[in-house]
Amino acid sequence: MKTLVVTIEGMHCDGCAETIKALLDVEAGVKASSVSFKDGSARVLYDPAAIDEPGIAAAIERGGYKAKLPA
Ligand SMILES: [Cu+2]
Repeated sequence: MKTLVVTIEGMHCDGCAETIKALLDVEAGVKASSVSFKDGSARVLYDPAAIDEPGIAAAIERGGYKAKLPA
């Protein structure tokens, strides 16, 4: 299991954070997530055999947000 912290642009309220959490939690391979509007980021616990970092970013971007993976 690995943890990823992703910076997210485009959130404007706590509802956005909840929307993104819901998008992440339905992804196969995502075991847990927490999304903070205040911090503008998500912390994702995931199984690297089932999903990779670009896959996690894609799940976030499906909601219309911009995900920035750590360099
Ligand atoms: Cu919002």
